[in-house]
Amino acid sequence: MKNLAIIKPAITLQLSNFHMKGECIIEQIRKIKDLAGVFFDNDAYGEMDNEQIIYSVQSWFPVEEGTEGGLFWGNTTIMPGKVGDEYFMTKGHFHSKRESAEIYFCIEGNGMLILMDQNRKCWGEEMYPGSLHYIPGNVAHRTANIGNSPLTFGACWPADAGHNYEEIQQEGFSARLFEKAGKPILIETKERRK
Ligand code: S6P
Ligand code: ZN
Repeated sequence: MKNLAIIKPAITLQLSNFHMKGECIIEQIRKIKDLAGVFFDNDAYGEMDNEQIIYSVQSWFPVEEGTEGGLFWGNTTIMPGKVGDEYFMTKGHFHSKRESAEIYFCIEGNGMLILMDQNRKCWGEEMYPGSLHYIPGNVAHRTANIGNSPLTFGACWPADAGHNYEEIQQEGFSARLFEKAGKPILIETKERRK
């Protein structure tokens, strides 16, 4: 940057929904067909439309992935719906650099942040517009939409955190969020394959 320069920001947020505009924004869409093995009820999953969008993610990487001390920013929108009795949710991950923490904040809709520590203790944190969430290091995280409208939340995480999806793919979370009698409830599942 030129000394004493005054510049326009490269990225802007629409304050109504926190969607980003600008160059270098990465957009990802996760459809039913991208989420094989994520949901509990395989029969219900098999009956769904492969092209149905479950969630979308916008990410801004202002520095190169892996930059020590750098930060990334993003937002995720999860559609309302269920596979069987299980709410639509993200794949979920630990960070590759396991001790990396992350901040989430809910923008619109109603959700549940599902967290699992290294000892596979699992708990949920309610998400609603304005809720702010600290995800400690060494804690796997995924998010479910428990409402009837899209759930949108923002996130900020270290640029060198990385994502470890394999462990969750192989071992799952120790509990899943189902709707029972109209309410979200975490139920322990014995899915660990190791
Ligand atoms: C990144 C952060 C979020 C998720 C996004 C989708 O560290 O936690 O941006 O990537 O919510 O979830 P997932 O588990 O498919 O990456
Ligand atoms: Zn994360």
